[in-house]
Amino acid sequence: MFEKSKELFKEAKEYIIGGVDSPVRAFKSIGEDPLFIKKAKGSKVYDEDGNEFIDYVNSWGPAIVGHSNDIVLKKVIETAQNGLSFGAPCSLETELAKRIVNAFDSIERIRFVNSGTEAAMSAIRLARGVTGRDNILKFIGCYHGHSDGLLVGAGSGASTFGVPSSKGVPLDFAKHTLLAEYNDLDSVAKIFEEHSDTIAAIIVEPVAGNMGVITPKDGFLKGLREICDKYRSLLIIDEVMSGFRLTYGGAQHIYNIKPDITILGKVIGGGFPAAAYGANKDIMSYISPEGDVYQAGTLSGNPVAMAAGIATLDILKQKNPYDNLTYNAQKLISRLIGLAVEYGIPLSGNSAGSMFSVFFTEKTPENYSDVQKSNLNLFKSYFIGMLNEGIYLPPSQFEANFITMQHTLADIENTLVAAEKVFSEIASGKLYV
Ligand code: KE4
Repeated sequence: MFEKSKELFKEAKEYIIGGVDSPVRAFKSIGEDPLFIKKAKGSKVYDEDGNEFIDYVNSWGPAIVGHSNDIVLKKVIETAQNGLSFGAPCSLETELAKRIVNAFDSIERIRFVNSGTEAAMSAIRLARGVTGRDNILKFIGCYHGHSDGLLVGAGSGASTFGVPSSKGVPLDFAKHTLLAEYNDLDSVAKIFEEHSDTIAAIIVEPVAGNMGVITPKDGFLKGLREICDKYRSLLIIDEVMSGFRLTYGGAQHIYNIKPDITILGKVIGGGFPAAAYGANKDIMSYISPEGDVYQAGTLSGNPVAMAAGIATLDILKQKNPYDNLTYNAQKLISRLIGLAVEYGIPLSGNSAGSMFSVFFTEKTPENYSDVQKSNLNLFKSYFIGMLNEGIYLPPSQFEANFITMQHTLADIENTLVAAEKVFSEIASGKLYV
C-alpha cells in the first residue's frame, strides 16, 4: 500500500537528515515511515503509491481554501510570469499588507518575513527593543517556532526559568524565558510578582494548537492583557495558526483582546513561505530602517507568495466560510466522541473555528500536563487505522487538525465511517499497537 513512499523515504535519508525538512513529518511518534505526497487538490492529498486521503493536515494550516485552489493558482501563475523575486519593493506587498491591516484593529504597520519562526523571533526582539527589558514569558506547550529563546522547557522544581529543550541552545539564552501554565493566570501573576519590570513581553497562542487544540478559559487572555498593562510589558499574540482561521482576522477579535504585537503566518501565504508581525505605528517605528531594532530577509514579501496570500484572503473575505468551518469541526468532534464512547474508548476534544483535536483521555485538556495524560498508544492505533482507511491526520497527539472550505459533508461522513471501523478494531483488540 505504501511501497513507493518507503523507497522514497529510504532514498531521502541518504541526502536529507531524517529524510524530512521538518521533524514532525517523519511520523516518529507513530513509528511508521511517512507518506510521500505527490499531489493535493481540494480536501484530498495523493501519495506516491496513488492512494487518496481526506486531508486534515492541510500543510499544517495554510490550505484553508482547499489545496491547489484554482483562483489561487491562477493568481500565482500570472504573478510568477512577471518574475519570481526582485529584492525590491513591489505593490503586491502593499496589497497584502492593506488586507491584513484592515482586518486587525491592533495592527497599523506590518513587516513580512518568511516563517512563523522569523515572525516570533522578530516580535520578541521588537518587544525587548521597545521596553529595554530582556526576559519574556511563554506557556508550557505553546510553540512559536524554533528560535533559540523559544526552544525552552520547564526548569526543574519550582524554578520558573526555562532550560534549553534543544541541544545547541545556550543556558544564557534560555534563562531569559520564563514559563507559565496555559490557562493558569495565577502562575503568570506569581512570575510577574517575582520578576516584575524585567519582563519585556508575554507571548501566547490565543488558541493553543501545538499541544493539540486547547481553548483559552474565560478571562485567561483578558487577564494576560491586564497583567501586561500593570507591569508595562507587551502582549504578543501568536496568530500564526489562528490568523484568518476563526474569523476574517484573528482569534483576538473573537476573544475581544487587543495585543501590542500580533504575529501571523500559514494562511497569509496561501501555501507559500510568508509570515508577518505587526503592531501600532509607535511600536513598529522601532523596526529598521525607521528605528534601531534590526530585522531583514532576502525573500521577505516575495511577490509570488504575496499573490498567493492575496488570493487566499480575498476568497475568505468574499465567501466568509467561518460559520460552516466551525460547524463542521464541532460536528466532527462530537460525532467522533459519540462513536468512541460506544466502543468504550476514552475520547475528548476541543475545536476553535476550523482547527480541532481529539484526545484519548476522558477529561477535556485545559493545558499541556492534561494533554500528557492522553493515551498515546491509543492515538497511534487511531492514526494508523485511519491512515489505512484513507484519512490523513496529523501524526502526533500534540498537533491540530484542520478542515478546509473544500471538505464536503461526504468527507465528514466518510471520516466518521472510517473512525467507527477503527474504534471497533481497537475495542476488539485487533488494532492496539
Ligand atoms: P514556522 O516557522 O513553522 O512557519 O511557524 C512556527 C509557528 C509559530 N507559531 C505557531 C502558533 C505555530 O503553530 C508555528 C508552526 N506550527 C507547526 C505545526 N504545529 C508547523 C509544522 C512543522 O513544524 O513542521
